[in-house]
Amino acid sequence: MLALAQQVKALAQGLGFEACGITPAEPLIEAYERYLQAVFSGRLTGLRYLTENPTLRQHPRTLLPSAQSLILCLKSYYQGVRLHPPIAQYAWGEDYHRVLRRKLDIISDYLRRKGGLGTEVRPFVDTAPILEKPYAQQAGLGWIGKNTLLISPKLGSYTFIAGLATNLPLPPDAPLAKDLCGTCQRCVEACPTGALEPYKLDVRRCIAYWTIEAPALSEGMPPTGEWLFGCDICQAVCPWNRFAWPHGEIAFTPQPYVAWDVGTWAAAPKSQVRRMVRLSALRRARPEKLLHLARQKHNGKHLEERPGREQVER
Ligand code: B12
Ligand code: SF4
Ligand code: SF4
Repeated sequence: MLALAQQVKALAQGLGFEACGITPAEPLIEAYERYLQAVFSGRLTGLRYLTENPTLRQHPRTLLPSAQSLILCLKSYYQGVRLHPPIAQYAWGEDYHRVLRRKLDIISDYLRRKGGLGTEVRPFVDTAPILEKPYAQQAGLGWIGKNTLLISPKLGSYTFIAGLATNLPLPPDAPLAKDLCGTCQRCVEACPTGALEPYKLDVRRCIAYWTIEAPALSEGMPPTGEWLFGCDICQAVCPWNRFAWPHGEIAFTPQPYVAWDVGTWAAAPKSQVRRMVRLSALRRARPEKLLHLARQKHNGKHLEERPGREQVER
């Protein structure tokens, strides 16, 4: 199995993943407890897929009952600039779910071919009931920072996590045991809405939640500054992103809307926006919501602050 693990890592690298590690498909007791605390404290209010049936995330075997190993990969989406609103850079290119799924399917086929009869593999990106960051940390890919994201000492945090569960007993990598945040608190201090305390994020105050996930712009929404979709501030200020690796992925080439300012968005016809966002991660927000927010901002609402610029440029 050692040789197969090495081959899979080499294949992942060849497919453009910058890092790949393996961890047993076992429950992570501490991470699961922290997740339950987040649910019961109300910090995840509004994310029904996380709050309604937490036991789904207790064991990776929810995803694949025969799972023995999890293979976790990181793909950089760093575009070479740390902050460029109004669209967070993870959504500049083709929808990452599609891009990463294509790569994972190639790895799945390879594992089935090499693993022998009875090999089972289940790929996942983002949407499966897996606590991806803690498993990536266990697989040695990084630590979970005070901004709650997985930070790779080599790549920074502008990375996606993608993975595969398999019934093959692959040799695990050593977890990264260190927390390299040290005394730094820049992300917590820079968050313009106070959504962060160290290692905890309250989605009720998070711009990314409101602009990506919330079904509508409603009461309780904090000022979203210059952002129309997502927010990069707690990553842009992170010193570990000073040396982030540009992604080198053709599918993540910025789409034309990345150059649009809020005024351009506000004036765009809905049919054009619908067409444009169809294959991008922006698809998660309804065009009506995007346009509504853009028009509000263009008319001067929700622009109370220009969050983060000063801290980033310092
Ligand atoms: C729900 C969700 C969101 C929500 C809530 C985010 C959150 N922090 O919980 C919202 C909409 C706000 C969001 C925003 C973003 N998201 Co999101 N999101 C998810 C999703 C689907 C689930 C996360 C989850 O389970 N949250 C519940 C909380 C309780 O769990 P947790 O944050 O993982 O916390 C665990 C650890 O932090 C650990 N822990 C907690 N405290 C401590 C303390 C110590 C000392 C230690 C060691 C560990 C530890 O235990 C916790 C419980 O397991 C994941 C995909 C997935 N399936 O995992 C993507 C994911 C986390 N998102 C991602 C991205 C890219 C983003 C954005 C950057 C997008 C953007 N630019 O706007 C922002 C970042 C905002 C931020 N600072 O987190 C990536 C992150 C990749 C990475 N390198 O970490 C993921 C992994 C998707 C992917 N497959 O790539 N997201
Ligand atoms: S994504 Fe933006 S609003 Fe959310 S925690 Fe990070 S800095 Fe704060
Ligand atoms: S800004 Fe500082 S505290 Fe926040 S995640 Fe980065 S290193 Fe950790």
